[in-house]
Amino acid sequence: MFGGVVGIEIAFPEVQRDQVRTGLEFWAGPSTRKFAREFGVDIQKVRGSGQRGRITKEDIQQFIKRSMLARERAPTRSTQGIANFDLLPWPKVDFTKFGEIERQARSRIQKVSAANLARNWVMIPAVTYHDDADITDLEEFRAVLNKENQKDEPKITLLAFLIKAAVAALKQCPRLNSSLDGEDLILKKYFHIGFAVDTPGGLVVPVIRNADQKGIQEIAKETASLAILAREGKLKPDQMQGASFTISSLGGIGGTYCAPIVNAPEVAILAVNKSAMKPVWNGKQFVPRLICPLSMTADHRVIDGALATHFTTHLTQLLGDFRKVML
Ligand code: CAO
Repeated sequence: MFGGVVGIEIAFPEVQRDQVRTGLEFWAGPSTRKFAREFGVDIQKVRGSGQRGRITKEDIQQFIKRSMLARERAPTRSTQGIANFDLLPWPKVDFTKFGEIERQARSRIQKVSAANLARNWVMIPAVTYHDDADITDLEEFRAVLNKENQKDEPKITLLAFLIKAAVAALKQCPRLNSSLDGEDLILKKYFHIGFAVDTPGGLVVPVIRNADQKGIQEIAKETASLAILAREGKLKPDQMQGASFTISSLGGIGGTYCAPIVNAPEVAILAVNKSAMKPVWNGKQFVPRLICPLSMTADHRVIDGALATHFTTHLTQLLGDFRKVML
């Protein structure tokens, strides 16, 4: 029954442990006060049912029960202001009945991103489009660049090329670099690209500002230093703000395709999974090519299927022949 104690504490953060008044109107014995303190209950809010208004342990238990019920019935943060979905309550299961468990507290970042993801999932009619980019030549070029690189220079990553190619594709398809504002669309003339970083504390998204004005080397350097700051939990708020498009690069981990959730108020997000050598028909024969899977999720209120497919097609062409980024 008291599995939701944390919830009670959140409901009454103002509880001050030693502030219990002991006049007749709030009279409670020491063990009852201790009981209230243990569950984070502000005893001044409890109505006593005992003699001359004395507060009993049962009063505290009833108070906790009522508070928990009120919290369950109240609209959650993810549905407030969106719609009354009239959903079933979240299933409450005593997992210990089925086996050994371990309860873990979620990090602040995990809780914040969960709330944002839930809102974006519910509010955005999202469609994911998949495509394959032939990055054989690009990876050969990157290998040459890294070989020529000075030892103290940061590695030129595929992510830097992805950011640069995404900017070029966004310039071709400006609606993907926009945000909804009421009935209007805000088309952004800047290209600030967020990239997801997996950190021990959870997912964070630092931003490369004005990526259109930066070279590959500069972007590689900046993503590397922002990723380090992210993993050390040292990113400043302004280093995570203002993105107009986001890239989630999962290729270093694996996967074939995925369906990323749009990072509102942006309207599109690109996920990139692990490239692999595949046989590709060149009109005469099958040739081995390095194929990189792309998944782009778009807000269908802003981007229809034709535009989304133009974007992914253009992006795969750019990654297939990176010289086209300069056009
Ligand atoms: N295909 C094949 N290999 C790839 C690849 C791809 N698409 N992308 C990267 N790699 C390889 C790289 O070549 C590198 O190998 P080498 O060390 O042999 O060169 C290795 O994977 C690691 O890559 P990297 O150090 O260049 O890092 P990255 O640019 O791939 O990624 C970062 C940087 C910060 C994006 C990444 O570390 C990260 O955190 N990714 C997770 C993002 C995430 O969690 N997204 C989910 C969001 S929604 O829940």
